[in-house]
Amino acid sequence: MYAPVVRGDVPSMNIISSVVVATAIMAATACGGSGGYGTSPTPPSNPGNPSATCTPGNGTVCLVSSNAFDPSSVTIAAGSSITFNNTSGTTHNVTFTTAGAPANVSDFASGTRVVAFPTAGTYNYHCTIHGLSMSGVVVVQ
Ligand SMILES: [Cu+2]
Repeated sequence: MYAPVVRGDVPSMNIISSVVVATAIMAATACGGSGGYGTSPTPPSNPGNPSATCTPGNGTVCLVSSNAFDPSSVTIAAGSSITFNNTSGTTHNVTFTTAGAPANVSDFASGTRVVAFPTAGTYNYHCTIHGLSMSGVVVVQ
């Protein structure tokens, strides 16, 4: 007599458990930034400008969608500037690890940031969001 009720409860419990697990996974991945499982339930606050284009060279370093600086090595004359152009659609920064380097470029999702290099030297930098796999160097002569 109560059998149909019991059978009905079992699937309900499974559905609730699945929702709890799915919610936990989404909560975990939401803190992980880009990457992770599938698509994020909420869009990033700074989606960038994926339609913009960037031509590397001639003092321009492009921040590209593969999370890299292009070109990753640039040589310029002292007193020149580098324009970092973020067309990747992802937020990046330019953080120097060499003493005496110019000020870091804080997180930016799109557009350009110009950094002047008044003093000769070899300045290593990377994006702290993506780590040393997204790095570059400016040689100032
Ligand atoms: Cu980055």
